[in-house]
Amino acid sequence: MKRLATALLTSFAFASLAFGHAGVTNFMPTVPDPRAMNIDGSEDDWGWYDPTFAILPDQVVQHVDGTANADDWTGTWQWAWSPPPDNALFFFMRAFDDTLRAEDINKLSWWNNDNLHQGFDMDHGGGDTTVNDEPLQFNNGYRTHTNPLFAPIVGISMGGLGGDPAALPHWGGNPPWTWVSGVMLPADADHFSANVEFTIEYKMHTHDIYDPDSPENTVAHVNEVDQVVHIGQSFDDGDLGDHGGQNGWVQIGTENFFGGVIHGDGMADWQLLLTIDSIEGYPCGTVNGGAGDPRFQDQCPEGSITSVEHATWARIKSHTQR
Ligand SMILES: [Ca+2]
Ligand SMILES: [Ca+2]
Ligand SMILES: [Ca+2]
Ligand SMILES: [Ca+2]
Repeated sequence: MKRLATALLTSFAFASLAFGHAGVTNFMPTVPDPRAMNIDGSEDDWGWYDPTFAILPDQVVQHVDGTANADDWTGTWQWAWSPPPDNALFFFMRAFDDTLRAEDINKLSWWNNDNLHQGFDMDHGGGDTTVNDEPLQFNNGYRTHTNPLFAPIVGISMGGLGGDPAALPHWGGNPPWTWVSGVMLPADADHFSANVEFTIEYKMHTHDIYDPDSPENTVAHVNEVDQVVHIGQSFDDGDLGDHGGQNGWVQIGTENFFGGVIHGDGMADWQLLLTIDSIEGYPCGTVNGGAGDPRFQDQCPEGSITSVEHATWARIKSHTQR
């Protein structure tokens, strides 16, 4: 297992120069072949990824004062994309945290747990996304919460108004729309375990307008070469005080903690770069990651994966059916 420590960098000069600037721009490369990717929490399948695309530990700071503290939290984020008909975002992170806060598997409680907090305004239209009180904000975008201990079991939380997870387990955060996995070290880590290292890996089919009730009235997002999308992210590190006050770890230059995650205009720009020769005949399917975007199945070329084993989804179903 590659340890995070090998990736730790020590230069913080860039932080003082760049912190406070709005409008961070990042780039994501094209997944060369989604069929070679395995949503299993290991980065063994990311060997092709050029680390200059990644957000590395020396670019991650605390949202309040822009300082880094690798003894408290540090990590790397990396993103890639696939064109239609696979039409997905691929995400991998590896992180270190001095205290794991994972009190309750119920998605409604994840705001008070360690969670990866991400906002998506895929059509780059801007505006408020879900704060918790206005369904129409879904016309602008949506946010997700990913708990490193629980999400591999019950999927990703689709945010405040993402629906009652008991009645409808956040369809957008579960297969066949999102496939998530992770590795936790030590393997028996639990609520308040010290000095944990973990990974989160997912594949997600995204939306321009997300309807929490069903895919029916949801507007698909269609990835295109050179397109610019809005994605905001923070790791909400719930270590502080009796109630786990939220300490957000963000990319240097993120406008501010909440603006950068739940308001489209404060999210980072991400441009989808063509880093393979051609997207013609691009295949569908990923190991443990589904058979491509369900909305484009009729366009999947021959030889693509059409069915996969997915133990994770079996676990989700057994959990939600209790
Ligand atoms: Ca993997
Ligand atoms: Ca911490
Ligand atoms: Ca939008
Ligand atoms: Ca923590």
